[in-house]
Amino acid sequence: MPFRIIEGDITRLTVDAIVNAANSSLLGGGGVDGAIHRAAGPRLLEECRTLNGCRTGEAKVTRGYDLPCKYVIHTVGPIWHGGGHQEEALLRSAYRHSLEAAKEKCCESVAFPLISAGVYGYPKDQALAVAVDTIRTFLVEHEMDVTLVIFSKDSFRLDSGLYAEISNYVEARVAEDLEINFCASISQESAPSEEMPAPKRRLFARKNRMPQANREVATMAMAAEEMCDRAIDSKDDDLALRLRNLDESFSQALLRMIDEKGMKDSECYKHANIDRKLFSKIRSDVNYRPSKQTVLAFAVALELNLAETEEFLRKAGYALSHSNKTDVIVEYFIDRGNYDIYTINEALFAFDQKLLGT
Ligand code: AR6
Repeated sequence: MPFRIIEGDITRLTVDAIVNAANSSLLGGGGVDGAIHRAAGPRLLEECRTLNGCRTGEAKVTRGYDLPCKYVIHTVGPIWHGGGHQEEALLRSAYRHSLEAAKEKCCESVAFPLISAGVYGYPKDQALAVAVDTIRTFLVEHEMDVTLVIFSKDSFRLDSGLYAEISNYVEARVAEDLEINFCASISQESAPSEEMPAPKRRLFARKNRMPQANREVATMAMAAEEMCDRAIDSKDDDLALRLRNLDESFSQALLRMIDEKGMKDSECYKHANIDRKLFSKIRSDVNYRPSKQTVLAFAVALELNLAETEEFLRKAGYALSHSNKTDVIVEYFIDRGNYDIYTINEALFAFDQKLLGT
């Protein structure tokens, strides 16, 4: 996944480089700086002594020593003085210089803490917005996996109005789904018969444990399986012919829509937060079976409306479900015509859901 947000300790990540939110002496300190020096061992400080410090907004590279990463990129973010002292420009510059340094060292993966958002006092929501925006701009031109590490979820702040609005939306949709499931349960289908072969009985049982929307897909899968059986049993040529002429696959539908929308491949996979290698795999394998997160990511990149998203998901054997928080959150954004995958992923992270993309 080109960009992801995770909760954790940056010193434990196995990536090519981690970024240190240092001070201009580069001789260590508290916060993430202290944690990195402790985990890297004393040789890190020895190398830092040879660097003659670092200006605010710039970056210098050392080896990772005892850390699981190859390099540490030391950058210095601005101290927050109220916002009128070039803080934003300096913070952007710290991210940009760090990313450029990673590129120079041919890193394929790099992880950042939320620079300046601790001891230096930069408001966390604004620090997050600057981080995401600078990384996004860089990824338009470059191929790299960039991880933003949030030390403690408690310090992660999605815009509070947006958080409340999404919470209400999720609650309303889940309540609707409960009602639908209740009505459906009154007219439960009959139990599987004894003559049913074991795999079909298992499918039947699994189907009945599924939420409503997924059951519809399972019902279709069972119907298709039955049709196959019948075609084989009765050697029904007409049916066999229909089965040979199945609908277009997910991969075919994706490539067709990219063409119809006049998009470049790279434009599409970048908007989907999908890396180039995965896209090439999908392109070359007509029967590629994507994860639901991947399908939703492409639906967002292609700016499909809800009906089109449902149709697209069906090509890969999935459905949107109101029992599933990820689905409802994605639906919330599609409903509002907001197709910014970074914003959607920030919201999914805030609600502890898997992010969209690879
Ligand atoms: N992994 C990931 N993030 C972390 C970790 C960790 N192990 N530890 C802290 N954070 P800060 P700054 C988060 O204060 O604001 C140092 O003394 C933390 O929760 O480390 O840029 C330097 O020497 C916060 O969100 O850096 C400088 O003097 C973010 O990392 C000064 O602090 C940054 O917090 C730099 O201040």
